[in-house]
Amino acid sequence: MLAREWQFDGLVGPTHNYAGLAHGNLAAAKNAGAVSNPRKAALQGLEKMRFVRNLGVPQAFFPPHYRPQIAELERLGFTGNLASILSTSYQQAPALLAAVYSSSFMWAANAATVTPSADSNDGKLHLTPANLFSHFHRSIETPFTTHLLHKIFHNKKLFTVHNALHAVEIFGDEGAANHMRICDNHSSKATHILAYGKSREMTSKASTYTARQERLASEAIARLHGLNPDKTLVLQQSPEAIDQGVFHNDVIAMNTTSLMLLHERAFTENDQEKLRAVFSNHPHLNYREVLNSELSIADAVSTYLFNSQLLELGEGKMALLAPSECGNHAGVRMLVDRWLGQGILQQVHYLDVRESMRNGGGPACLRLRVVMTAEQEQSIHPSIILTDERYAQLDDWVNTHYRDRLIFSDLCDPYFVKELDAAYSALEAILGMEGLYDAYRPSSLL
Ligand code: SUG
Repeated sequence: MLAREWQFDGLVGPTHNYAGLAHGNLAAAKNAGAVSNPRKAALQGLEKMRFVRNLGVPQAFFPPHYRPQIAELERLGFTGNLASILSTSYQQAPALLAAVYSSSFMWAANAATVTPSADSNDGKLHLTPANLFSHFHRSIETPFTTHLLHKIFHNKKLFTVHNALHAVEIFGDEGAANHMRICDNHSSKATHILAYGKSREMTSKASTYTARQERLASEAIARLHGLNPDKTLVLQQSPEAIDQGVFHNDVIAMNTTSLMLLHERAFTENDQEKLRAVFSNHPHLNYREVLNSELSIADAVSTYLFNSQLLELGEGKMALLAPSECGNHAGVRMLVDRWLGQGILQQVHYLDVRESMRNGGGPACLRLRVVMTAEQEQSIHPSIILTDERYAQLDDWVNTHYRDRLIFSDLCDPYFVKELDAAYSALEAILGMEGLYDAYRPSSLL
């Protein structure tokens, strides 16, 4: 049997909110302070997972992280009982309170970088959790992500889960959102593209926004995962794109197996040329650049076309799961229709993930891709596989425990924390993962 690409989606948490925490992420900045609907966000995410599964693609999920992370506030000097920690941080440091409530772990493309066993020098599948150094609210995801990865990929003969890189600026790492694999099919060896935005040596750099991924981090991951240096390209994102809101490479380029669709200004001119060369040596690979005159970077960012989920359905058939914002944009529709007409894509589906989109997270941000052999599939923790039964349980759990309206002042209510704790307990029971959240619960609830 060929290896298959699994989609691991981050299940949206019950505290999904719009806090404007992400620098260089235009949608998140625009919606700062808006009313969020965590229930709708989670149901949209679940619906996407169900849809993907119905296309015949294996689907799993990462349980939401425990929020709020009261221990992180205590570490920053907020003391007393729960009510006083919440109210003092609400008054003195609202951005920190928002950070420890963030549901940003839902964007699983940033959870880790993954190398399938076909590409590593020891024949194991490698995962390195991202340190997400660029933002406090994201950096607090790393410990639980690491814990989850060990739990799910527990078989040490088949999987290696590395420690995250040191959390210092020169190793800033944002995970698979900056990683692409070019190959014939999921079982074959790939050429790896690792995109970075920052390095000490670079001559041109973003000036409006700070780039997030460091070149040294990408190089370290290539070494740790045992990638073949002859099949690894470390390419610089175009500073112009970063300054227009392309904070991760998956906002401007997408690929699966033999197909890559990207904007002509995704990388610096020099590096885009290196990428073209990879494809020109292999005529059976499909490479399509979108010209700036066809779609500006600004429109690519506002529609998130390149953050569509590109899925290979077998025998080279490609499906594109685009955010519904793309379906409403005439220029994007024209491009997509052209790709359909040229036989590059066989299916296109427009999906509503608006709650996530408003925080700058499209369909591809919501999932981590893990290519596994049959033996590896058999050995992962079964609780996180999306079956019909699991879907129904999660759907019911969300409908029972999630609010349909959340605003910033709700975050300082200790009764909300209690309500959330009940939701997390119920999920532990559903998944048969008792104690999953024990290390993260506040020491006192009321
Ligand atoms: O890191 N948004 C996330 C979106 C991540 C998208 N992921 C990928 N492109 N793969 C980020 O910018 C916003 C949270 C807030 O403002 O409330 C946020 O963190």
